[in-house]
Amino acid sequence: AQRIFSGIQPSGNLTLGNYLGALNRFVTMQDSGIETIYCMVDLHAISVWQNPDDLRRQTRELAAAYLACGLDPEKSILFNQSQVPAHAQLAWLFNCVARVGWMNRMTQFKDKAGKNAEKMSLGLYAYPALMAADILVYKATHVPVGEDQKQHVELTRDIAAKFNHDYDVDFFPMPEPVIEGVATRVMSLRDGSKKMSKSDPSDMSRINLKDDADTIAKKIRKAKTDPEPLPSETDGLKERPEARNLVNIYAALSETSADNVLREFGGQQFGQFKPALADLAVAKIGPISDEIARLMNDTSQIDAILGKGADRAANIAEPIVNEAMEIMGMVLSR
Ligand code: AQP
Repeated sequence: AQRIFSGIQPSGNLTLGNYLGALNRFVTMQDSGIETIYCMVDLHAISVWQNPDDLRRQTRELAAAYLACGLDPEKSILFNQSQVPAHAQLAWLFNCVARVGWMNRMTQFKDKAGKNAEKMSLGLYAYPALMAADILVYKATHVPVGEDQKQHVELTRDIAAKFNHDYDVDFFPMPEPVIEGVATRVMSLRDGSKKMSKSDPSDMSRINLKDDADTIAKKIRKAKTDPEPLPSETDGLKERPEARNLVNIYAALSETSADNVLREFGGQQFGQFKPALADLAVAKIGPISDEIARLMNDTSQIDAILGKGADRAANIAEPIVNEAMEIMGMVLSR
């Protein structure tokens, strides 16, 4: 059977990148006829220190963002990771299956750790094994993610294959990353070679789902560009990462292709294109940010949704982790 799983870290400001690369696509998939399971991965978030009060708020805010983007908690299972202990259980089993050499090849750890790898938490280093557990504890087959997570889904496949091989079983499926659309890698507004990220020190580098209309317009007005007018074909964007990024954002927000955007704006200067992009972004993001604020007025409703989601998720995950433990030789006598 097919099953879709994905997660987002409750680590702060959700960005336009998270919206276009993840949230918006998750919502589309809930009507695909395949079961959808979406998670707030708080255990991942604590791989770098989080202020506990902030983490609580951010987890509820992320739940509110899922709902504000149109996620229906009846259609999809929506929950936070720490309320389903099977994730952490399977992660330990996978720590014993995955190899240190595999982790050493993970580019996200290298990017996040920089020169400080020795000072990072062990959890940040082992992050991909927990992510593999998140996916495989549901035997998920499809994982919608942004381009940046492709390597981790590939590692998940390696872990599944090694488990199946080491214990001579055909237990875990080989999940596929689903990376599609024009916005699988939304770039920073200040540097077209860096992805837009909620942890970038510059707030001007990203559009946050919580930004008001004026802030969104200002960030787009100040976004880095080049002096040339927009080309009339996507070929002309090849060596122009900042221009390409803004065109792709416009295309994704208006649910069309970059070619179509250039058909409309080709030949125009950024002075004309940027206000149109700002209007579009405000029209799409504004209602979401209002709805997040409205939902945050009653967090007990959010907590109830998460509790129910956790029960549904645990019902699927527990038998799978128990079977994995039995395969590995653990005695489960109750
Ligand atoms: N810039 C992006 N473009 C497209 N997709 C993106 N995603 C993140 N940034 C972009 C996708 O959002 C999902 C959730 O990401 P996450 O919060 O779990 O972790 P991340 O990928 O590390 O996201 P950030 O924003 O960069 O957070 P920090 O700064 O905390 O590391 C994933 O599907 C991701 O691909």
